[in-house]
Amino acid sequence: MPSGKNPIWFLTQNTNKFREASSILVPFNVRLRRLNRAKVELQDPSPESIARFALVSALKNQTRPILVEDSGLFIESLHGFPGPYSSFVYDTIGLEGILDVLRRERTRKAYFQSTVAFGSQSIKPRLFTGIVTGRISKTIVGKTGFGYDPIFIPDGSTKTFGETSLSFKNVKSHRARAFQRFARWFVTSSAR
Ligand code: ITT
Repeated sequence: MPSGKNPIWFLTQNTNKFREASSILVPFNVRLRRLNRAKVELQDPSPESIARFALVSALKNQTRPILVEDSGLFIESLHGFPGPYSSFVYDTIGLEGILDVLRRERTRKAYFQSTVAFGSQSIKPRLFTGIVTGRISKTIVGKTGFGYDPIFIPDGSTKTFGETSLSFKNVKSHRARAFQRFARWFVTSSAR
């Protein structure tokens, strides 16, 4: 049973995002349902603008409470690239391509960002952001997680997210931070 009166519909085509978010929300007793449709993607450098635009677009033909998430990997020496293009870059040049581009760079600092946007026709859009800082590894390591996990080493760790368990990632990750912020607000709000 989803918690509260209203189930929350997570509009995403990404199964891994849905799985991680659902597991992060378990301690809050908040259950997600999946709306497996493409979100409308604004061309903009900011995950906040992309998430808000996608939510507002989705709410034009949905009466139920909707949640969308925009996330990405931002690499300091590449001025934030791939950022809003993370999904496209992963599908095109991939992890090898990113490692190639970084070969001559001195700093490998990077961060993941997740921005969750939640609202309904009666609840104004609310945004919740989480960031995890770290660095890009020299090689692809590990098989867990998805996307850029095998090349991202979070600060305080020597292992990529691809080498650690989902329970480790779900404590430290950008997604954990954003969804925990959302849940802390949601469980005390009248939206519940
Ligand atoms: P939806 O729009 O349908 O939710 P998507 O995968 O296209 O799915 P985004 O537009 O937010 O979602 O793209 C984020 C991309 O950034 C994602 O496809 C991955 O390549 C990467 N990414 C985001 N979070 C990640 C994570 O936790 N670990 C590894 N890569 C991640």
